[in-house]
Amino acid sequence: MNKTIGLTIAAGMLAATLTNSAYATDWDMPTPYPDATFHTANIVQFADDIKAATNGGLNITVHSAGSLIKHGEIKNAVRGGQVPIGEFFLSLLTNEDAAYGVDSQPFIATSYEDAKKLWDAQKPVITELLAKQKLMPLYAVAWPPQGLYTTKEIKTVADLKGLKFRSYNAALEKFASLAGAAPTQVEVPDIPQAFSTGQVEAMITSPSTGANGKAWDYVSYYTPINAWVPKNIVVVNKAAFDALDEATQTAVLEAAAAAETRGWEMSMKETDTQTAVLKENGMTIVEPSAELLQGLMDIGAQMQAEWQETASDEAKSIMATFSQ
Ligand code: PCA
Repeated sequence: MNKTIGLTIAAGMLAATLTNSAYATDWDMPTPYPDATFHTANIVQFADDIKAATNGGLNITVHSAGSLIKHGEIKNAVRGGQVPIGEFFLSLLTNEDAAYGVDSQPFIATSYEDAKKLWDAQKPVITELLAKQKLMPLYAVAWPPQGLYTTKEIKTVADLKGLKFRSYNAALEKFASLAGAAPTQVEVPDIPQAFSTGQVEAMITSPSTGANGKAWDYVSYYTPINAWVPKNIVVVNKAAFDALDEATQTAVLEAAAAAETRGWEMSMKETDTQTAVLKENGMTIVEPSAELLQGLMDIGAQMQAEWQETASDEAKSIMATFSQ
């Protein structure tokens, strides 16, 4: 290479490096689920996309599995500016407003198509609610439909009676209690230990979480009751977002839109591939009996009736839009 051109290129590269590092922003991003989780893989891709689009100007370090901040505290950590961005299970915020929890109400939206329709109805409402806390949603992705993991075959709701049941939110806790089971909250990274120590003996979750946690080591039956399709959401602190220059803000929003599309596609694929993994590892996949489904749907109807009495107008407006 011609020496002058070589030096010019080197100087140019140095200038570019200096420019980027002078303005480079580093963000820590806490997430609740382990690295093998498709949501986490999707977030890592989201971070890579932003890094590439901003030429290293915004670097997001993903701290998975609740390693930086515990799941239940991620939302408030982003709100308080302790971290600029984070992921959590959206329906955990039901205690603030039922609008956040519509996706975890049993038998309201049980297919991806309905889950997407519900998100379309929910998004504007929760965007407004989150704005009051100076938070901005970037994207949300559904988990595969939720199914039942047990040691013996479950033919009716009565078979669930007394089972020590792993739960992850208030709606599931209620559902399990109404089915006569004994729910306990356990975060995903702690599931294997909860089963091995006998703290729990059954759970409702996706084929993804079941397969990621090697459910076959603890239970033998998977019954895809597909009772609801809950979501994770990624939110950003509004002040942290506003502090980015315009090009970087655009890069974040574009990467978020791509992550939402990609995440739902990953989720749909996981439903089949991870159910197959459960089977390959010796689990018996049992289609739910009509009697079991009817019993669970009765519980869902009871929960929905109670929900109608206590839910906020915002929450009800989501259900109204969804049912149109
Ligand atoms: N996995 C997460 C949330 C829903 C799911 O499929 C869990 O089990 O906590």
